[in-house]
Amino acid sequence: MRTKPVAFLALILLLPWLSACTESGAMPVTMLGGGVTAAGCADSSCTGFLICQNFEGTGYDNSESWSEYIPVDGVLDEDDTTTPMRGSQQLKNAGASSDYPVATSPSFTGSSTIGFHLRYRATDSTPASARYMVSLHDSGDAVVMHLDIRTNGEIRVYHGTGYATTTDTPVADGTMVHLWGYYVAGSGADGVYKLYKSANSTKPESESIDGSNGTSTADVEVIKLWEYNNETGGAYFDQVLVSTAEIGTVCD
Ligand SMILES: [Ca+2]
Ligand SMILES: [Ca+2]
Repeated sequence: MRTKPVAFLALILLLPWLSACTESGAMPVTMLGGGVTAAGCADSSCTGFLICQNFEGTGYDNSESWSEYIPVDGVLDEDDTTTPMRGSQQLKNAGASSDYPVATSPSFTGSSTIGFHLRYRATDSTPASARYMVSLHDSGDAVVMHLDIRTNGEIRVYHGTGYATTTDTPVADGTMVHLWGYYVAGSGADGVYKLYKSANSTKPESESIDGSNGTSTADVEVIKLWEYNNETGGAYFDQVLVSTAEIGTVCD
């Protein structure tokens, strides 16, 4: 006798969630994520993601074993609380001198198509020379795709030796940007790569980069988060999501 009221109550409770998180527009996949509960979006699930890292709590979250490499004297702090971009903590990656710290995800099942999302902020987004931001690697640790931040704050995406550079609003100093990347392995010089940029969690309709001349042919098994030579601050990462499909609008 009590089944109907309970079901009705559940529907009422779910409606705001559906409203807040349902994707609009023509995005290929709605992926919500994940790992912490945030205002306006009650999703706390990482289900369906190869990597779902929000850096909450001590160390890395979601039971993921990331590794950290600091060649000389930089800083990698997965418990950083400097104006966190989502939740209470984020990853701080700060090189010093000519240092290039890198955080490496656990290996995941290789895929010839990979979508990823992350929040990114750099104290100095116009480095003296272009530097790695994010890279995707194959089973042999070879780079198959990577993002550079250029000296003018624009982003260049490499797919093997094929590449394209954004021409829209550059990344601004100390300002968070959401980045969505997409990789499809090619068979020669036909690999597909895309980049979307937004100041908020809503994935834009149009790509900042839409390339189809990539030369990488391998499956992706690892994502790495880099810092460029930045003695005055560092780069920050949060809400790192990796999927076998293109990722759409994410939770705030
Ligand atoms: Ca976080
Ligand atoms: Ca943490």
